[in-house]
Amino acid sequence: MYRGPSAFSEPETQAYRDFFLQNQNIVSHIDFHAFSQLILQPWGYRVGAPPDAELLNKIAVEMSNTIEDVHGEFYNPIPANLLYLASGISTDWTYGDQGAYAFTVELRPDSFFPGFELPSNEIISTAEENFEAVLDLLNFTRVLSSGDFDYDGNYDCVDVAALSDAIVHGSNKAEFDVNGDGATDANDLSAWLANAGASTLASGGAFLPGDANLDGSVDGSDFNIWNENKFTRTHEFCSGDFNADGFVDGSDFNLWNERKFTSSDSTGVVPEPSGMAVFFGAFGVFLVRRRLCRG
Ligand SMILES: [Ca+2]
Ligand SMILES: [Ca+2]
Ligand SMILES: [Ca+2]
Ligand SMILES: [Ca+2]
Repeated sequence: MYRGPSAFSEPETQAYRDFFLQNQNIVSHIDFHAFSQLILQPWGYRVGAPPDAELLNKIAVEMSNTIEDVHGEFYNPIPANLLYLASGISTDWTYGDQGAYAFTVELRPDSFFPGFELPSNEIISTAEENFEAVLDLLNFTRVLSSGDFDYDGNYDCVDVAALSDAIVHGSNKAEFDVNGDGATDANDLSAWLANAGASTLASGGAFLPGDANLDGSVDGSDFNIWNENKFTRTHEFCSGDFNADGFVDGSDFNLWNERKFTSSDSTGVVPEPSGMAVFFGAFGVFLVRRRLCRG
């Protein structure tokens, strides 16, 4: 795709941009290129690591390992700026502006011989190994959209702190719209408490507002956490900001007080998130829209 003399000067890049602007639930993105056998992560236009470098690298390494398992080909997972600096590449915009976890996959071969003229007997196997990597990224997208924002397999204080930070300070990342209604607000905290409780607690119930230590019970230990942090400015649920407004105050105490000495039960049953993939042109886009059903 021709980048043009200035940002979004061309109809192709405008269409690409508009698709993202019209679909604000995009969590991850692949731009497929030939060639070099690389999985490139932001940034490409500047030196230095982006805020999500660790997570970007984690899923890139996972995709690389998956590809290698299929036909034994190694795709090196590296930041794009280690290859060379390049401006106008799509993934810097989809990550930096739109908040999608974005990768450029450089397909086979790994050298200038044969370079762009991949032998026809390698086309199918190239597609096969990359399809498995796409499934990895789709699963990653599903996990993030279910509330495990650091993709470590746990739903804990780290995840809810990331969500509350997004609610208080705003975020361009679609995964923080946990209930899939197009906004990131306190309703997503409720949705996270339901999802995380269902995934974590033996009862399968929702975590309750006031349960500062996320152990399934609202009790004196949670009050102590609120009390130690009361009248301070923090957005952390596990420090006592139970309504994600950036302060630990009386309204949070009231949430604790309403539920004190109760335990999570199975009233907040939530289904598995559903995912779908959309491909067009030379790149793929993954969408996950969360539906939350409360019974
Ligand atoms: Ca986590
Ligand atoms: Ca929402
Ligand atoms: Ca507790
Ligand atoms: Ca609060």
